[in-house]
Amino acid sequence: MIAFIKNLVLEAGTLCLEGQKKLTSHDLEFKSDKDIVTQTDKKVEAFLVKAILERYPDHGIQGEEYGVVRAKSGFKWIIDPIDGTTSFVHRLPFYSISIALEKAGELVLGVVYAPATGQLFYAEEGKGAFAGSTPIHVSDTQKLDNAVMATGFACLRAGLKDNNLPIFNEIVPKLRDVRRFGSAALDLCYAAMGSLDGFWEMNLNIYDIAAGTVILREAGGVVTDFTGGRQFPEKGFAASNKGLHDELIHILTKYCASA
Ligand code: 2AM
Ligand code: CA
Repeated sequence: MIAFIKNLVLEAGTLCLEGQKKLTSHDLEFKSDKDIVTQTDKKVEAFLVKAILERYPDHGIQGEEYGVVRAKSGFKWIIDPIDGTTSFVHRLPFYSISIALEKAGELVLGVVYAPATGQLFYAEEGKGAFAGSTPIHVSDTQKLDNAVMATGFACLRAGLKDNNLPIFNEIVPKLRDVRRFGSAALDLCYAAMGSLDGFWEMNLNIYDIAAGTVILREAGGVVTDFTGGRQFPEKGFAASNKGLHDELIHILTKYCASA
């Protein structure tokens, strides 16, 4: 199963790279004032859905662009054909194809591929996390002073009044530094390989974080909502190594009402 999905994302990656070369303003559609989708997002999702349903006809699918195909079994694939569409459109390398599998309501498999950098991340429940064929682990950073974290502003693109800016103002001075790549799936993989120490964001959707969540957990990390609970991404999304998580949640928990 994992080998099938790994091959599939590599093929989908070629579609992304080809689509990006030919990208013109005619390929863009606006889902809202700032939320863009391209023909490539749609083409990649259609390609992935067709291939997965051919192989697993009784499985369900939840994709960002075309919505839900109902499951006739307990399996559901959660797909973001391009996570980081803004980076894709602006020809920055930080976008990814993200595919997760949910079995009886639990996330059990995740694959994230960044075609522009060639990085392929994957994990299956209980089997560890990998970048290429190399096992990956979260960092052992214990203090926010020494931590580099990522965040994002989906909340601003969605036009929310309660947003990440007050949180950003509070956390950034406590960290060594912050990065903003624009793909939640990749942020989670960078945390899984220990390049980042953590990541938080609000107003994400399940397809942004499902695959990265499996990969981060298998790399030894922890994923919660802003209160340390399981209601993510609806009540905020916080991910880090286990040593930093309490300190991160201590800050985020008071912003939970706005998450
Ligand atoms: P996307 O590129 O698939 O839309 C970056 O901040 C993260 O937020 C990315 O995972 C991005 O996914 C997601 N995102 C960006 N704008 C959004 C919006 N308006 N609503 C929800 N999620 C958004
Ligand atoms: Ca997307």
